Amino acid sequence: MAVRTGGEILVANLVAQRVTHAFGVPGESYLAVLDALHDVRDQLPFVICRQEGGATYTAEAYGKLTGRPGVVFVTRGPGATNAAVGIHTAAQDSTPLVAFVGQIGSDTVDREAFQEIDYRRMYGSVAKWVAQIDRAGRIPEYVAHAFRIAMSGRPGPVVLALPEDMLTSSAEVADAPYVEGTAAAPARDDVLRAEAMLRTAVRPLVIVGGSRWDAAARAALARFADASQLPVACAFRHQDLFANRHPLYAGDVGIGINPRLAARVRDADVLLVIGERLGETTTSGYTLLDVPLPKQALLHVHPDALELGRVYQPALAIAATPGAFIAAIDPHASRPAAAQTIAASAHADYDAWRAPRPVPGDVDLWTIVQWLDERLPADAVLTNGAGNYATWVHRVFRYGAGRRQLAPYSGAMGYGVPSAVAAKIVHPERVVVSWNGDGCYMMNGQELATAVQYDARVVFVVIDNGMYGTIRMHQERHYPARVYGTDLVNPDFAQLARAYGAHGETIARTDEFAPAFERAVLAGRPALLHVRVDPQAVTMTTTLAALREQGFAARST
Ligand SMILES: Cc1ncc(C[n+]2csc(CCOP(=O)(O)OP(=O)(O)O)c2C)c(N)n1
Ligand SMILES: [Mg+2]
Repeated sequence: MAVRTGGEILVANLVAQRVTHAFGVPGESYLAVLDALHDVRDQLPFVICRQEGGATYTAEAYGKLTGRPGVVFVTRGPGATNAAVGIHTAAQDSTPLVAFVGQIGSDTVDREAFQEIDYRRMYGSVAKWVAQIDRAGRIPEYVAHAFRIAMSGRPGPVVLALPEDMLTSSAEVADAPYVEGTAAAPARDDVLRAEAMLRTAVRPLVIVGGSRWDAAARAALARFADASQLPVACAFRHQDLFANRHPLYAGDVGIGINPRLAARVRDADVLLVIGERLGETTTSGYTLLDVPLPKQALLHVHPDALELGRVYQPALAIAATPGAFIAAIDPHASRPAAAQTIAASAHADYDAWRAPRPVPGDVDLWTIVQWLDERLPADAVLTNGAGNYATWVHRVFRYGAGRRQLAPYSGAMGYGVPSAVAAKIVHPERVVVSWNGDGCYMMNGQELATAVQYDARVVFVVIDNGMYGTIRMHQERHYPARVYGTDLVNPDFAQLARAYGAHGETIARTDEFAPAFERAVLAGRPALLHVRVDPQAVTMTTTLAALREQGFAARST
């Protein structure tokens, strides 16, 4: 066995976990790792980003896309603090992530040395596990454990700190084997009870969400739905788990939910929830189900036993991965008598919900997203961050059956740019559209340079209403006509994109979008479409002026 440095052992163990890309921003704290990465640059490229928040988001998106942990390297202190947004997002989104953070040498620890942070305390309440590798000979053990924790049960982020002197020290140790997330399968009796509950249901609904859905589980869900004829809704920002064009699709249970779907969830007699935690955004702020005992008979399937009964006490709690549960349940034995009628009316409600409404101004996002829905291929990836601008894609675009949605369940701004860069790097053959607000774009717009550097030909769209529109909306509702802290003076985004070496165009009218999009796809480099919208069109269905009036009316009552 060869003597290797900590840096070499670490990189060899990432190769052993079949990591295909690592993301990060370099730091002098982990030069030994960079040196080892140099040797495997063709097999495991290190994608350098421009800010650790962007880097950690790219790694998080890799985790969403592949089901395997995204790997990010950041330096100690300031690198670690910049990375926090991606680690929090991985936690809330249940995404496997392993973040390697530089650490000062062990000879100066606890003096508050230059850039010293105790990561166990800093990340203690956010990450799934935080540890520090103090001996090079134990790297294989820590890496294998980190990967397994990140993927098992409810997936999430693991932070591993790397003391500088540990990385340059040497050891003689074997690499750890490839690990997978631990499987969890349902008990036979529970499956039979689930089938009986569904079979006798009068107003059943399936809600799917969470992570740990691989291609086989998605395909199995489609077969289960077809044979059982149960209507299927997707949880907040998990709209790609079921084909939205499918006649059994009932819509998404998220922020700004279709009131008819909300009523369907509330009035369901049996609710089969697979993979989803039933978090605040999926339950309309904990109002769709009663806490702690829902009126609906709740059949809750989640890969992590600790999530079952956390808020809602289920009629039947099953700790299983989505794939294992769906493989075990017999769809024919689960089919309720009136299944087809229920599903047909649920899908009709969804179709009506996504039909266009009039908006003020020369740019109509309803029409633009409808056009994208028809135009984009069946395997397109659409990313976004947080803000009202995202509601158009959530409500009008149809995901699923290969069409992927990368969007933060955590509601974190700045996700749309880096996640799209990751998607294009992982899947260069797919069309990737990054959908951003002007506020959201500016949070990680620097990663446009990463897209240019790695020739990641994403089409970035920036919806520019000159404000943090979502907050302005709340402001007008609660403090009408007292606009403060929400206006933005923006750059010329198209010109900015050209300065980065990308293709850039500005769109001021609805009919300019389609030809500009086609030019962007054919530009032969990353492209940015700067879409100027009327600030009055602050939501899909109401205007700033109307919100202000409602705000005043609410005050006078
Ligand atoms: C990192 C982060 N910071 C702040 C917020 C609070 N926030 C939610 S939406 C929003 C405004 C988004 O602005 P923009 O991207 O321009 O979209 P718009 O609402 O105008 O459509 C803000 C500030 C957040 N969700 N995440
Ligand atoms: Mg905006």
